[in-house]
Amino acid sequence: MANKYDFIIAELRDKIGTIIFNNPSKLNALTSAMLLEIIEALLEFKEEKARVVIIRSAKWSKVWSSGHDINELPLDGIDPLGQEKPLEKALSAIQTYPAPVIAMIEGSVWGGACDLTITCDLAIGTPECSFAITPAKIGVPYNASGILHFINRLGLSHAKEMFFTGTPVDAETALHFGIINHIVDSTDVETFTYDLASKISKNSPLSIEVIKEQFRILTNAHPITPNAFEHIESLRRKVYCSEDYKEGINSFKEKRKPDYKGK
Ligand code: LCV
Repeated sequence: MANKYDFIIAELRDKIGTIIFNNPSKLNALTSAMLLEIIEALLEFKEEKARVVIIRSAKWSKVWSSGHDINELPLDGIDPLGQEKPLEKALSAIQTYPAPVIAMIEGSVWGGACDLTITCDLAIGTPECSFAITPAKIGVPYNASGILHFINRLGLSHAKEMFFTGTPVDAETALHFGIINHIVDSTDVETFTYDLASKISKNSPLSIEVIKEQFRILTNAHPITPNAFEHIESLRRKVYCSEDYKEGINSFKEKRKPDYKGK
């Protein structure tokens, strides 16, 4: 499979697809362009009937992904995390891919990339990996589907701690919180991950596809009333239309600490 992408490398071998982030100058920030390539690569793997997909960064990465490209966060009153955004579409593409998607983590993982990791079905991290979910740091009103990913994977108290502090958790804590399934040394993490993928790839693809879809449906089965949804959206709109939201993004761009005023 010839690689035709600019910001990722896509490989397929023995029914195992691999997506390697390849935008080191931006610390693999999840730009719209890179996210759309991830979506396209998953479609390709689906056509090739890849039975497992591994999402990873280059070997020995210090930063797996610095998260959503902050320069792409809108400042004009548009929802930064609307369902039509490439990040949400990529997360949905991972959730609906008809086979397990495994995140192989080397380095630090930030914001939307942390959501991407826990949206994958399994995650394997090295002892040096770390994870931070950062909306509170930047002043972004995270969205309900993203918060549900964290509640489902980490449980309420761990999810609240990560969202409210916005600070990175280390590999041991990430294992304890359920973000990663295993901690494996950098020298062995590729062998471990591909062995795991190979085991899965030899099982029944039809059975795994329907089991994964049941996990997705059952974990998303949190019916909320239209009023509740509209209440959430009106609260979120107040935040992404606030001065504090602009302050969070501008302070990052100006490389200074934000001074939030609560309005
Ligand atoms: C654009 C960047 C980024 C970046 N975007 O290198 O989850 S939510 O709601 O918060 C969601 C909206 C989200 O995902 O927001 C993004 C969350 N990400 C972060 O908070 C991570 C922000 N980045 C950092 O804290 C540092 O860059 C880390 C710790 C990742 C790496 O630090 P290091 O000192 O090694 P620099 O900070 O010098 O970054 C190198 C270049 O990459 C840019 C950064 O602005 C700098 O650009 P210049 O060389 O032009 O100065 N960069 C880093 N992250 N998410 N651009």
